[in-house]
Amino acid sequence: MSAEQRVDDAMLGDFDTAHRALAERAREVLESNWLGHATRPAAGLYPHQWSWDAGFIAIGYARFDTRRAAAELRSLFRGQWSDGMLPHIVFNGGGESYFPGPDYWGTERSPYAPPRPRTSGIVQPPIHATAALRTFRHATDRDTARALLEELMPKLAAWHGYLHRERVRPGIGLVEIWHPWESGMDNSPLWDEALSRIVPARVRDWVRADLDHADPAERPTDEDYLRYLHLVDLFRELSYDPERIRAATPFAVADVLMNTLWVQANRDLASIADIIGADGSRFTAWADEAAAAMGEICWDDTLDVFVDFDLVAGAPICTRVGAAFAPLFAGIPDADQARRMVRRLHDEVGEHLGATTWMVPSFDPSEPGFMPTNYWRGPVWINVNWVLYQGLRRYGYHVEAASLRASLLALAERSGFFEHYDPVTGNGHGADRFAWTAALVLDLLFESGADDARTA
Ligand code: 9WN
Repeated sequence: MSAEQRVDDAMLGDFDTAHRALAERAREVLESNWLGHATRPAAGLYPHQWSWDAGFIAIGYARFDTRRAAAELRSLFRGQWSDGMLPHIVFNGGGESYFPGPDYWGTERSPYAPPRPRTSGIVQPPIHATAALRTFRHATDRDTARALLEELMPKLAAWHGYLHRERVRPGIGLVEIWHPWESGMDNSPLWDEALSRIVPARVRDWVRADLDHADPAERPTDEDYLRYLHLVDLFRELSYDPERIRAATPFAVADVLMNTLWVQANRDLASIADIIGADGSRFTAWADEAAAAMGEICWDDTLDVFVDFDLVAGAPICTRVGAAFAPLFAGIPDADQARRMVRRLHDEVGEHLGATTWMVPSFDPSEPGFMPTNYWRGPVWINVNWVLYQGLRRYGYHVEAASLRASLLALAERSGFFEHYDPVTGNGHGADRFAWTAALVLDLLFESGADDARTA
C-alpha cells in the first residue's frame, strides 16, 4: 500500500496499535474494490454497484475521505430513473458476469430508465440520505460537503418522493417491497411463506454466475432463484410501471428494516434540507407517518419486537429475525418497548450463543430452520449489527452497545472482512474482502468506544 493510501495517522490518533492495523486492513479492502468511479461489494460475486451497499460504504469513507464518500453516492445516483426510482444495481459497462444481468432486466422497456448506465428495475432500502448527512457531519472540509448536500438534495427528494408516491398505500403508511431482493435480505425466512405462493419461473438456459464464486450451501437455492425470476419477469412484462406492478404483484411486504431506514432517512433528509436552507417539512411528515404505522401495524406484543406485514395475505409475518430489533435505530419504539426489545435481545443472544459473542444473527438460533452459514438464514451480518449498535446507543443502552461494538471489532480482527459470519464459530462465509463489512468496521473504529464505557 502506498503512503497516500494509508489511513492518515492523524485521523487514527486515538487508536491503539491493533485497531490501527485493523483500520489499515479495512481501508485496503475498500481500495481493492474501488473501480475508479464506485466501489463493488466484492470481486467476482458482486462486480457492479449496489444501492444500499453504496450507502454503507459511503458511511465508512465519510470517516476519512469525504471526496470518496461523495463519489460513491454521486456514482449511484447516475443510475437514478427519471421518476425518482433509485435502482438496486447500477451495472458497469464492462460486461462482468452477474446473473441476472442488464439484458435480463431489460429496463429499456420503462420510459423512466436511463439508457446509460444500465440498471436493474427494483430498489433497496433507502440508507442514502443517512449516508449523505454523515458525510457532511464527519467532513473536515465543510464547504465541499455542503456543496455535496446541495447537489444531492433534489435527487434524494426525488428518490423519497418515488417511495412515498409509489410504495406507500393510502391507509397503510408503510413503504412496501415487491421482491425479496428489495429488502437486501434475499433468502431470509421472512419471505418463505409469501414465496411459497409464487410459481417458479420457467427460464431455460440460465446460468447462476454466483455459484462460480460462492459455496452453493451458503447461497439461495435454485427454487428460490426461480421465484425471484418469476417476479423479475412479471415486472419486465409490466414495463416496470409502478401502478401496474402494485395491482399485480403476488409479493408485497411492509418490511421492518426497510421502514426503519425509511424513517431515519426522512429525518436525515429533513436535517439536510435545514442545513442548506430548504423546506424539509414533508420528509418529517413521512417519517412521522411511517413511525406511527410501525407502532400500530408491526409491534408484536408477544414477541416484544417489530414484525413484517404481508400485504397480500393481510397478515403479520411472525418470524424471528435479527432485523426485528432495527427500529431502535430510528427512535421508533417508546421507552417501554425498547426495554422489552433489549431484554429479548439478551435472552436470544445470551441464551443461544453464549456470553462470548454479543451479536445478533440474521435468524433466531432457537428456530428449527436456523442455518449458521446460509446467507440470511442465520449468519451474522455487519450492517444489521451496525444498525442495532446505533439504536442501542440512541436509547442509552451503552453497556450493550459497547459490548456489541467490541464483539464486531474482535470478529473482524479474528476472521477478516467477510460478507457474513457463522454466529456459533465466528468463521467468515460468503464473499471475502466484502466492502460494507470493511466500511462499517472503519466507522465503528472511529466511534469512541471510550464514550460508551464512560456513559454506561
Ligand atoms: C442480489 C450486494 C448484494 C447485497 C444484498 C445481498 C446480495 C444480491 C445477490 O448482495 O444480494 O441483490 O446477488 O445475492 O443479499 O444485501 O446488497 O452485496
